[in-house]
Amino acid sequence: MFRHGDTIAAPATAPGGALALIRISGPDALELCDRCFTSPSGKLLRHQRGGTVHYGNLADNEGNFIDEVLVTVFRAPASYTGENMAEISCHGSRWIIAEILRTLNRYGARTAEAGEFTVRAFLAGKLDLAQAEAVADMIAAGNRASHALASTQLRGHYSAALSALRGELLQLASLLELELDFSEEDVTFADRTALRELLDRATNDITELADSFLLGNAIREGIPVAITGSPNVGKSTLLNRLLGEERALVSDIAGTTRDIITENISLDGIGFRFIDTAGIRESNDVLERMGIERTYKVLSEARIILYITEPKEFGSTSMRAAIDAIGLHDGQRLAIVVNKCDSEKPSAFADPQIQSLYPWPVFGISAKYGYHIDTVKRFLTGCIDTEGLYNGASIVSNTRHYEALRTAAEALDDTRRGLDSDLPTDLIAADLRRSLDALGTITGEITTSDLLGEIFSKFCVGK
Ligand SMILES: Nc1nc2c(ncn2[C@@H]2O[C@H](COP(=O)(O)OP(=O)(O)OP(=O)(O)O)[C@@H](O)[C@H]2O)c(=O)[nH]1
Ligand SMILES: [Mg+2]
Repeated sequence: MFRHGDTIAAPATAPGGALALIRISGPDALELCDRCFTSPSGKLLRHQRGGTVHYGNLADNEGNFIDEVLVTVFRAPASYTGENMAEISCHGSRWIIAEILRTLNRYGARTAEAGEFTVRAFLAGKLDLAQAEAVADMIAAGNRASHALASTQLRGHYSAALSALRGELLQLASLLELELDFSEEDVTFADRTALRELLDRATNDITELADSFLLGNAIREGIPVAITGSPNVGKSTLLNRLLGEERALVSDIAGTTRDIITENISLDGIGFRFIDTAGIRESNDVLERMGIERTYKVLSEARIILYITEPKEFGSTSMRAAIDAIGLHDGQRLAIVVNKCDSEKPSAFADPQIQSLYPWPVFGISAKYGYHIDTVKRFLTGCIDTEGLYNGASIVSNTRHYEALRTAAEALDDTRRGLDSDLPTDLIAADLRRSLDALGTITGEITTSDLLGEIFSKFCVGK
C-alpha cells in the first residue's frame, strides 16, 4: 500500500495554530523546494548542510508570493525518514498551507498517506515496529503516565529486552534445525537440559510482559474506575466533584442515572476513566433494570471500584450483600466511600476500628460540599504502581503486542510439552519457530504489508 522511492509532502501540524510545519521527504525533497523557495542571498537548499535553517520566500509555480518561511534541511541518512528532507515553517493559515502543498504537488511531490514518514523511518531501519508504534502513542499521550509508557517504548528498552530473548531462542532453534539436517546420524546438538532451562526462562519473561498489559492498556486508555452503590447515595455528585463540573444529572429521585456516564480525569499524572453507573436495587422499571444490568458489566471490567454508601446504610447487611454480589476478581481494588459526611472535621469513618471491619479501606466524604475528596484521590493514585512505570520498566500497552506475546507463550508451552514427551525434533523445532515468528512480529523482524498498512493507517498524516 505504501510506495517508496518517490518524494512525499504533508503538513505535520494540526490546523488552527499561528505557525504550521510542512514536511517533505524523498530523493528530490531539496531540489523540489528550491523550485519554489528563494533566499535573499540566492543560495540553494540543495547545497546546504543537514541540520541548517534558511530564511526566504515561497512562491507558487507562477511566481506568485505565498509566504515568508524558514526551511530546515536534513540530509540522508541523518533524518527522521533516513532520506533527504525539508521542513517548511510557514504561517498557519489554511490557505497558505494548501497553496504550498499544491505547489509542491505541481513540482512532483505526492501527498503523504497517514503514517508514511514513519513507515519510511521503519523501512530505513531508523526505528523498529514497536518504536514506530510508540511514536503514535507519544503523540496521543495526554498525561505523565501514558507519556512514560510511550517514551520507554520509543527509546527501545522494550525492543531490546525482546530482541535479547529472541536471539537466545533463535540460537536454540538453529541447533535443533541442524539436528534435522543430520537426522540419519542420530546426533543431538541442542543440549536438552539447557533447552528446558531457556524455555522456562523465556516463558517466564514473556508471561510477565504479557501480564503487564492489563496495567499498560489501562494506563493508555485511562484506568477504569466504576462508581457504584445504592440509588441516591451521591454517585453522580462525586463524579461531578472529581470532574469539577456539573456533568451528570443529580437529583434526590432515586434512579436518576440510567445510562452509563464516562469521563476521563488525570490525577497525579495518571489518567483515570470514571464510570458513573445506575444505582443497584430491585426494580420493576424496564429502563432502570437495563441500566442496572449494564452496571454489572462495567463492574466486571473496572480495575478499581468505589462503592458509595451513606452513613445510614453503612454497615448494613444489604451493603455487605451488595459488595459481595459484585464478585471482585483478581487484581480488582475496592474502597467503601461513605458519602454525605457533611463536615470538615476528620470523618468518624477514618477510625481504625471501623477500618478493621472490612478488608477494604473506608473513607468518609461529602461529595456535595467537597470534604475529604483528597483521601479518595490518594487511594486511586495509590492503586497504580508507578515505580516501574517511571523507571523505564517494560510494560506492554499495545493490544497487538499483547496478542503476539500470548501466541509466543503458547508456542513455547507446546515446545516444552513436546520435549517432555520426546516428540520428534522436527515437531519441537516447528513449535519453537512459531514462537519466534510471533515475537518477530512485535519489533517487525517479520512483517507483511497488510500488517504495516493496519498499523500505520492509525497514524496522523504528516507523521
Ligand atoms: N447532604 C448531602 N447530600 C448529598 C451529598 N452528595 C449528594 N447528595 C444529594 O443526594 C441526592 C442524590 O445524589 P446523586 O448524585 O444524584 O445520587 P446517585 O447515587 O447518582 O443517584 P442515582 O443516580 O439515582 O443512583 C441529591 O439530592 C444530592 O444533592 C452529600 O455529600 N451530602
Ligand atoms: Mg446518579
